[in-house]
Amino acid sequence: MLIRTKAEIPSSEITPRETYMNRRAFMARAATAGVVASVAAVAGGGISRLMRPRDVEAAEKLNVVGSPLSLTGEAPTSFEDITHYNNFYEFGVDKGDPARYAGTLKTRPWAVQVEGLVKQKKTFDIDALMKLKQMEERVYRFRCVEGWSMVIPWAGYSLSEFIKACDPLPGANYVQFISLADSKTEKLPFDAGISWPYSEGLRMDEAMHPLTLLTFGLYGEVLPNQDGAPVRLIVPWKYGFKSAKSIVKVKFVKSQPETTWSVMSPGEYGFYSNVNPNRDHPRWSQKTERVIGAPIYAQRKPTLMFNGYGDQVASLYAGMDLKKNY
Ligand SMILES: Nc1nc2c(c(=O)[nH]1)N[C@H]1C(S)=C(S)[C@@H](COP(=O)(O)O)O[C@H]1N2
Ligand SMILES: [Mo]
Repeated sequence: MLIRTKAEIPSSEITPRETYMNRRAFMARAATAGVVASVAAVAGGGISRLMRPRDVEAAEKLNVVGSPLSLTGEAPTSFEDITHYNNFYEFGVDKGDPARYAGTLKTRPWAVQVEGLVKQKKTFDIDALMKLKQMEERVYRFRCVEGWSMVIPWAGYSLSEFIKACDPLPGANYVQFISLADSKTEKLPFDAGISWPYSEGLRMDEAMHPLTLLTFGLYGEVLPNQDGAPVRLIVPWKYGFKSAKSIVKVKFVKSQPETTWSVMSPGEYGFYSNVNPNRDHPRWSQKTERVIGAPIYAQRKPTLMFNGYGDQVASLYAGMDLKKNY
């Protein structure tokens, strides 16, 4: 995310040739595979549930219902791009690495441990966790701190539902999320510069916000490994790195926890990391974004405060200086 960036242009801004070629090949196939039709059906209103293209091997389908929290009127990024342009440093730092290497991730058996300031420590088996609440399809904007964005139809339920089931104690002011770090099934590359496991955190009110999604799938199916299977977080008004993948532990704590990026490079990445076009990254502007899947010559799109979710989340930060608390 940062170390590989040279000069002013983040390396992430340059679509690897391979990705671009894949996309072109995909578009050609899509034209005959009915993908466009499924997207059009959504744009026309009706049932919100999206379907991935048919020319990709099917994964387990999820039972999802539509959600009023979904975006309308913005076309979702293709399944191909969502699953081949990834950041998942456990499997390598190139955007194509997760798709190439995350096949070794073992998602069963899988458990999420809950500890810290809770009435009682608990372990949730992933299959039970997936049934805890009715999953919804939530089409959200997704903005990476590197300056690119997607629109993704996630599947899951509000993290608040899970937190209620965890019975946190009144002193729990923050929640920490810890990803799997298993050298037998993950590369955990040294050149990522990360001290594993990957960890992230939210203030309790952020974690309890209805938009914050405990996520198990996309395009109506279980998450592909490269997108953080079997369970990840999605916090749509924050930069993508807040959304920890392949979570194995949730810890309720009193004080603001250390998080991977804010420890590695505190001047660049803060704890809050709300999408904010008015606070540039020290090495690049955050005013605009490159929409993944748009033609290569397309203009960058203006980035919106809180990634466009300000009406819903700005009140969480009333009175805070968001340039200081980046
Ligand atoms: N465990 C873990 N979680 C992670 C990352 C990672 O490297 N490891 N990368 C983050 C970053 S920088 C982004 S932009 C998103 C990418 O999610 P996606 O590949 O599904 O789009 O995952 C976030 N969660
Ligand atoms: Mo990111």
